[in-house]
Amino acid sequence: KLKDFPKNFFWGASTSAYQVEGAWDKDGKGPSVIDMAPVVPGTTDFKVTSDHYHHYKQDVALFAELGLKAYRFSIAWTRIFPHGTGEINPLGVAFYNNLINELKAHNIEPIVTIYHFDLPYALQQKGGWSNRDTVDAFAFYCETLFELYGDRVKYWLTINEQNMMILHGDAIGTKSTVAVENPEKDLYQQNHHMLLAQAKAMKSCHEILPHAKIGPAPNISAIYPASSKPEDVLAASNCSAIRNWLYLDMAVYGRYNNIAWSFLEERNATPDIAEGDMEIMASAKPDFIAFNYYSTMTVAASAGDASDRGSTGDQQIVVGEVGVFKGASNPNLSKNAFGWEIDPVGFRNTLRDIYERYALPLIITENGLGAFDKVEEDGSINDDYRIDFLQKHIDQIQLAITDGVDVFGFCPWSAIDLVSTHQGCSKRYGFIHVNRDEFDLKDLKRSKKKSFFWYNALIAKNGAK
Ligand code: BGP
Repeated sequence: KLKDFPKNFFWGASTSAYQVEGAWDKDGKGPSVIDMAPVVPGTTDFKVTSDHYHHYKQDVALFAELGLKAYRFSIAWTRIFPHGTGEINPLGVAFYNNLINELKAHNIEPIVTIYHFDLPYALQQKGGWSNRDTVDAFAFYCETLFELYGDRVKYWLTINEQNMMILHGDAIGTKSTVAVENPEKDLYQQNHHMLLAQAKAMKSCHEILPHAKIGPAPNISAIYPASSKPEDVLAASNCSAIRNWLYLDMAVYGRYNNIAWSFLEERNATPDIAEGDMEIMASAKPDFIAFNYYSTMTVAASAGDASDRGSTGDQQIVVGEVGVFKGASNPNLSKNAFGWEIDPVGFRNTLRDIYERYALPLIITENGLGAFDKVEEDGSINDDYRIDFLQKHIDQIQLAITDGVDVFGFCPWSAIDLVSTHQGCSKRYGFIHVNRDEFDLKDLKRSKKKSFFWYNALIAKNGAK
């Protein structure tokens, strides 16, 4: 028999600052690495996006109408500290005060991502995460947020998809541009600094706000072997260590995953660890694990020659590590319009894997379907494909809950249409449509998609059918 969703389950939705706010240089905001990264040809930039900065009241009213119990958004570091550290920007502080107050007034729980890809450009110019000073800048930024908003914000997420920034920084636009001798070692030095920064954030959150809860927010997915060949199973286990557990083992247990560490040793890419770092990491503990889930990954053993990296042959980013694993297509799964494999059962697998490993409460902070939505002549948007995708994933959460997994929230991507990380704004995810094209801003008018009414009804019944 299926278990019900818990009472007070956080039926939510997600966005991130740079993808939804626009107003990229307004009211004292400083530039981030995303603002300075080259725009992918054929796609819009992040200057205006959905202009949520100027529409936030209207948007929150729509979120309330949608029935959201929680809203997961990120704070743009460069609105608070335009140069990453130093002078605080009162207008940026005021924007998030207003947004948080508006959410509270509508009984929507704010869930705040502290850092979602948009590192201050001023810090990048000084070496970004390769420079240890960025750890202190981040720690100070976090303390500032806890002091500013901690009276109203109880749920905090440290860093969005750190693992994707490390593994796919070029596609996201976060890759460091600093020239270094050993790029792989430098990459894992950046990773080490981010892990340390995260540990400091968790510690100071608990000190400053004893009743608040904080956790990491990586992108996690179950990894399948392409066949039952033992070598492929081993490749999947290696991939999981490098892509998933490296990040969560450190966040939860404060230690480097052995398999991932030996992979780094092989490549001469282990980070330098300063005295005291491991003590800080070991003494910091998350209260929950948040994770983003879109798809699973399938991998095979890689022979070890440089050309043997594998590929799914389409837009889904699956790259291998030479000699360790290579990406493979999963013939059992269908794909969305952008080539991403759709795997609801894999969602249950992933929830179970994470919970078995860490035994902490889980919240899903992203899951959704990117699609080309069509506006009908009468203005309606019949996104049945999105409803189907989300319903199937929600069914799997319920099965995982029935398995005994402790899940306390689901925040699909995205609350409202916004600009994709690297595929423009024609790739849409929202329950709320925003009237604009890739290069024509039109009137940015908001309208409700069919999925809006569906999600509203589902929330009203607490997920029961
Ligand atoms: C995640 C990011 C989000 C979001 C989402 C969808 O990796 O955290 O910021 O963009 O993916 O991806 P995309 O925009 O590439 O379709």
